Amino acid sequence: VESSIPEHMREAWRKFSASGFKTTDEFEKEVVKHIETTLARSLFNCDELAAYSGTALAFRDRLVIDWNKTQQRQTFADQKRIYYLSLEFLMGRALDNAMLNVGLKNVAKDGLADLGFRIEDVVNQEHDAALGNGGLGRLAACFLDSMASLNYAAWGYGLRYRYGIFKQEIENGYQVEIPDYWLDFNPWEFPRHDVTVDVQFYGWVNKYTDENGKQVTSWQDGEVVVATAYDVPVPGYGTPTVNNLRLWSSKAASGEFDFAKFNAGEYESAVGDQQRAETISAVLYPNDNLERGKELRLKQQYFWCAASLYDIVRRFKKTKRKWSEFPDQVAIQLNDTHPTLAIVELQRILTDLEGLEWDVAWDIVGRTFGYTNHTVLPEALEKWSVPLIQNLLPRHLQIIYDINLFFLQQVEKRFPKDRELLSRVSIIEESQPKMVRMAYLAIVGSHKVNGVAELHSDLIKTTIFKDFVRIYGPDKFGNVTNGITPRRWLHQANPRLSELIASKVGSYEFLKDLTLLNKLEAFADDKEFKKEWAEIKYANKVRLAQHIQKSTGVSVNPKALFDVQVKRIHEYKRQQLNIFGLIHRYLAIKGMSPEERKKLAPRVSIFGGKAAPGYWMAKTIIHLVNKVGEVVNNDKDVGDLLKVIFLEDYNVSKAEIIVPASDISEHISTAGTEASGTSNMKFVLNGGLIIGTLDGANIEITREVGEDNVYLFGTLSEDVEDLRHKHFYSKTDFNPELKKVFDFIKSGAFGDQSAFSALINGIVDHGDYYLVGDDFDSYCKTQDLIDEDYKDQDAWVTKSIQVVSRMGYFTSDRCINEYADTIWNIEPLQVKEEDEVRART
Ligand code: GL7
Repeated sequence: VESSIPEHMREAWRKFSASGFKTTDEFEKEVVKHIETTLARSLFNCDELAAYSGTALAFRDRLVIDWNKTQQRQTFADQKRIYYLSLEFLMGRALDNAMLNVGLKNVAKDGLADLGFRIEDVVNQEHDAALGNGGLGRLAACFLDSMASLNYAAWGYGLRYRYGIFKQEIENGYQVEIPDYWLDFNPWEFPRHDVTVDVQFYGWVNKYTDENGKQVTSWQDGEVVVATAYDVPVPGYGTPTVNNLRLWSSKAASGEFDFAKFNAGEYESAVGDQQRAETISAVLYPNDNLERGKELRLKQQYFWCAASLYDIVRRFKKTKRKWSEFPDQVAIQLNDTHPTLAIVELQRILTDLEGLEWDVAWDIVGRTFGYTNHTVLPEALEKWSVPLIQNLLPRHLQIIYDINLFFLQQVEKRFPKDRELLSRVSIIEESQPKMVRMAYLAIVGSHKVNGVAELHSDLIKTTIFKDFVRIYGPDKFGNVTNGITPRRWLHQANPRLSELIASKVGSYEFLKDLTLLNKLEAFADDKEFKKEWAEIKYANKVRLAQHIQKSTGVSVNPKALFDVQVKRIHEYKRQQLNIFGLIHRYLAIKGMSPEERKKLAPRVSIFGGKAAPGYWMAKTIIHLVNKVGEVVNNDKDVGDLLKVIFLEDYNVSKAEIIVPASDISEHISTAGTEASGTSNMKFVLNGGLIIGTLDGANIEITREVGEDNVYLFGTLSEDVEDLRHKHFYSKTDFNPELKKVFDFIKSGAFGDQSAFSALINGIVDHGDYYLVGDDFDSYCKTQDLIDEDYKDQDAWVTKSIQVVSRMGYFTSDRCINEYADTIWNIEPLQVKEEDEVRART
């Protein structure tokens, strides 16, 4: 507060306070100013990248004004805030989103045209902010958009990785990883060199009695790394609220490097310290649904949790409230178990540093945190080895042991002598070495635990967290089905469809209240409307076809059925089922007469997605898809009837082109494995139908849009275990059609067959864990049904309109309101009406 200008001297500030452009002229003036001064370029030296930079800087200025006001408003309001802790924020591009959210895209379009540029080309210059792997990171980004759009006072906290998810190239059919250095020019971040936190590692714990006879616990002599804040504005749609995403970057405590060491001639070691510290925030771990227990990852987690908690506590302390009010001011949501150390860190701050009694502190901790589980896959559940934590965070390990002790005492009291139960729910797994079960720690330290779709939330209650439901009762465990932001995934990605919808439902209000889409239902049989609807889908397919041509050299017919599966490559997501189905289809086409071929619906099958660099089986699947594509796409017998495309480097900005162009998309995970899925929602919201298993949010999508409008197939989740068991003693009834596919691969049809033997053996000889053989038949039959249905375009378009009209439930705005009501206990912050009403494009 000492840094604020005294009231009687504020006149000049008010007079010159920035207000932001509104008209095309004002916008152009800003762009030219930035290009000429900030970038030191001129009209003789201005390419599309410079035009992007100038435009981004102009919009950034515009956002900053609202951002500052929002932060002031939230500080003065002095209400509870949400803190969303996520190791991943898969934000994608920011400029288009900023233009739409502040309602000035048309202004920018006209202005850029005046200056000699097409807005699409300018927008396409931006590098994706790809600080995430897949669904979990993208969900965090959708949540930030919704929290801002709904005027919640919310901060995201994450890490500022120097390298985001790698860029994928395909060479000779193999995935090659290229580092993603994305920070070269990033106008969307503000370094806050004055906002730093010292984070400690290693050292030892000293317990002693001080001169006043007080017990003191101090963690000392550790190595210190500095966290510096980088802030990213998050604009809401149709509101002046601009929230903050704070990303931490690591640096050595001694600054540039240790001059003492340097002067002593230890140049290498001085630079080494610096590099070791910077390594902490250097790279995003590229695994999706897999944890590998690497020490650097644990360092990342603590670094980020400690810096964020220090920041949150510092902000709370400014309010001069009592500690007991902390949970009334602060709600911290843990995006998976990655930030679980925040629970331990808050307990440490409250007890060791602030001197609160253990029980008083622990009550505050529990009321502060909520934990969201995003997977039941055992290989993704985090466990950290006790020796690792002992070395890196000795005080935290003691606190974890104490938390566990008090927890188990409580369990023992309620369930006396149930030793089995005690060992099952212990936060410490008694293995060699001992392991800390992070999910259990997260449950014990939170007041609410939620899954991300109904089936998933039921599964966690009946399987992995069953004992905890017994201990705490069912009310601690809930469900918040995932959602997506319609701003990016409809309005931005599919502007023509958004405009057509607005023309029918009356306004763009549906982007803030997605249930208004139900007004479209009335037009599902309207001839004129259907024609426009179909035209837009076709135009989106033409655009994707152009992208495919440019990136793969294959030309595809936009009139064909576009069948899309884009997501991380994973055995549980079953891209192998899809490609085996396509080989089956190819064999069928080869066996047909020319007359029979004429009756077939032409199809383009599009794959996209990255494999974790160490995930060999996933890479084998990519290889097979590419090899099948080489053969099929060059076979004259096949022509347009089938094309198999692998699009390299699937990311958020490519999804914005792919999603609006699909007729059918595939969400075909083994039932019970995909917690929710969110791309399923994106495709349907853009008028694509889906083929899917009864898994994750597919089930709720089906309930909303109607069973007749979804192509469901495959084993039910309750039957999965039995089938897996059965595979071990009877292989005799193995699917003969799938066997033909395997024989064809083994014949060398797609090159050296040994490259694919592990993939086939896993199914034939090693138990077929993901039930590919069991579901193959119903999958193929369902695809045949799709072929038939697609021939009746009129009925197809009606379905397409119907499903969109019933997607209101899947907006992330609904999720955020549910989190706010059932977990955070927080209300939005009112914004003045005149600020609320803004011109919207
Ligand atoms: C995931 C789930 O796999 C996915 O089904 C879900 O939609 C997403 C968001 O809740 O979370 N869990 C997970 O570990 N990753 C996911 O994408 C990486």
